[in-house]
Amino acid sequence: MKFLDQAKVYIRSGDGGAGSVSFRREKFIEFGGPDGGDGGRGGDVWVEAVAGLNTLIDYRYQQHFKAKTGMHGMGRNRNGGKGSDVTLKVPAGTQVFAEDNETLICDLTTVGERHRIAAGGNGGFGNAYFKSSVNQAPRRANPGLEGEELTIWLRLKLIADAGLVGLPNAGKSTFLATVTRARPKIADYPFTTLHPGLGVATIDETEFVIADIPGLIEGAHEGVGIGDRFLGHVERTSVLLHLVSATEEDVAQAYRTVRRELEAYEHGLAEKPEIVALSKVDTLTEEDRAEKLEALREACGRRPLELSAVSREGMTEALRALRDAIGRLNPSEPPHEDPRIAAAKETEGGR
Ligand SMILES: Nc1nc2c(ncn2[C@@H]2O[C@H](COP(=O)(O)OP(=O)(O)OP(=O)(O)O)[C@@H](O)[C@H]2O)c(=O)[nH]1
Ligand SMILES: [Mg+2]
Repeated sequence: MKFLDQAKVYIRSGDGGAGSVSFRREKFIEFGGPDGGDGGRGGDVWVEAVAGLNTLIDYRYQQHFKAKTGMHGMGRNRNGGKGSDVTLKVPAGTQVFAEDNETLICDLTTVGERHRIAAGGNGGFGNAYFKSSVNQAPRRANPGLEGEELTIWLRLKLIADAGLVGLPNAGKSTFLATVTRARPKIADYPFTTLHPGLGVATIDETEFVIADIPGLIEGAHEGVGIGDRFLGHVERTSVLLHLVSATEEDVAQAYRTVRRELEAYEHGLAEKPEIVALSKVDTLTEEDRAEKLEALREACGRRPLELSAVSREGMTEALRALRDAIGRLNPSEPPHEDPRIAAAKETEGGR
């Protein structure tokens, strides 16, 4: 599945149907009177968060959405039917912005949430409506009101419980692949990951969603490398797992570079709970390992976890630490019934 997290879409709700001008005409009935029905309401435009999607890629191919016009009123007091609605199906975590791409119209965070973004025009009154004591045969009817036309932006910010951050090659995707069923691309060159991916981890029968994003480098907030544009996908997580590769010459420096980018991005990322881990520890001798752990401990101010995807060392501890951090923040959320988990599961094998 291709990934797209921003799309510009043109929508138009349906016009109302016109009212009808009509008179009752029957052989033996004089002065049958007006019987033109009202027009139907135009269709609405909705957005709805649905399960099984984690990209807005469909909106690259279709950008215009128009609801149907209401049916016109007819004689014999028949009112027109309502025009059909259109619904834009989006993944949970999609925000809808106005044309300026800044004014938030709505934020669809859970599957099943719906929001009407353009209402259909009202139908016009038929001439039966205008009958009065002084005008018993009105020849007027209203046209329907026009629908609304809007340009909107859809912006997806994935909904995950934990986010993986670190320099390129830190082992983020490898971690995701080790603890979930997701199969991200993994390779020993920087920027292997070009777009975010989700996976569902299980620990002690608790499930939670992890998001893997492209690596950050110095200047990412100014657009260097892939930039910080995917940081939005970890903005809504409860905790970050910051991986620092043991193969880095200077692990303290590596840690600080990523921290600086998180701070520059703002939106509360720097204040989010962070779990720091030295990854790829299998590549180190005992001596180097102690040294690098100490350097990283000094940089981050607490003892980092030690991880290796090769020996699986530290994986369970990392998952427990993540779960505890998530649990503390959302104690009311029963993770088993969480629709996000189901949605992430459906997509995790998909790339
Ligand atoms: N020895 C060892 N190698 C690892 C470990 N984890 C990852 N690697 C290797 O490190 C390289 C980079 O791993 P990725 O998981 O692609 O790193 P990433 O952080 O996702 O990198 P980007 O997507 O480029 O940001 C790959 O060649 C992995 O096989 C580990 O625990 N031990
Ligand atoms: Mg990666």
